[in-house]
Amino acid sequence: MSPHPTTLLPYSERIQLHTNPTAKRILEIMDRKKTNLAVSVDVTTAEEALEVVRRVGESVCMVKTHCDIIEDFTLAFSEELVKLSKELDFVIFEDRKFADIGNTVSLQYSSGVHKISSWADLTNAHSVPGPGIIKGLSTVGQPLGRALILLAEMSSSGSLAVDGYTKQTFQMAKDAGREFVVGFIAQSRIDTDISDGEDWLILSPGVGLAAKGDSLGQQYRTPKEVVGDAGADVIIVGRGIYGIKGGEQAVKDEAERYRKEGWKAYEERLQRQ
Ligand code: 5IU
Repeated sequence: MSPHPTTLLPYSERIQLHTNPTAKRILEIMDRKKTNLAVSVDVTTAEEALEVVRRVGESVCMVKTHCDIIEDFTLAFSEELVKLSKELDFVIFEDRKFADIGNTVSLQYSSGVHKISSWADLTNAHSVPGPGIIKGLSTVGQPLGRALILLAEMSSSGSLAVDGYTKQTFQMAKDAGREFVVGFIAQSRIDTDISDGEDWLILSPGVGLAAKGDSLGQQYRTPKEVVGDAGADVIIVGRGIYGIKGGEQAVKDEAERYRKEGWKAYEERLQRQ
């Protein structure tokens, strides 16, 4: 099979194919810092989370959070995260996986304890409720220049987000237009069409250089498999980096190792004409 045309374009040339400011910023950072690595910071205190971010910040284009697992979450924490995102040049992706009707998700996004829209550049949503979820989130996020990605596939075994569900999720994004929805969580580049200038960001979790999976259904592939073979843009790594034993320097070094692997896979992919 010939490679998908998007996978042959450098990140730098894809910036102009986007209108959403967050999507542009992601591609700019990737190109500037030579990184397609996102670190998923799934630790349970604010201090630990900020420590991981300080260690990996220089190596990443994106930091992914789950704000609801941080026991002592406050807006002071999110303010510090935003400060670090500016200093160390990365985008904040809150992996909230919204899944309710438009009215409810707009409140979950803007309000409550977390006020996600006030600090997260990017968030994500399930397509299962239908297009109202995009409308609800866009009323809050679009005026702020935020972006949304849809879950077209998941990395866990037995996921129901396959085949027709994946295709319909893609169609839902197309129908919504690319001002707010900028891409997908997926395991490979969905067969998208860039002949009319459409370019979607594909972010893939389930990436590990050591383990093949965990005992709860997670499945890992290498950066080469994900970026090189499957054509994804961003690799998302959690425990493989923040869970490494050996202290602060080991986490920093491991982030660099993944950054280099991800970047090598991208450079090799560009050669595959
Ligand atoms: N995550 C997945 N798979 C998915 C989606 C999100 O693993 O399909 I959508 C999240 C869960 C976790 C991170 O926050 O990505 C992966 O963490 P590990 O690299 O530690 O498995």
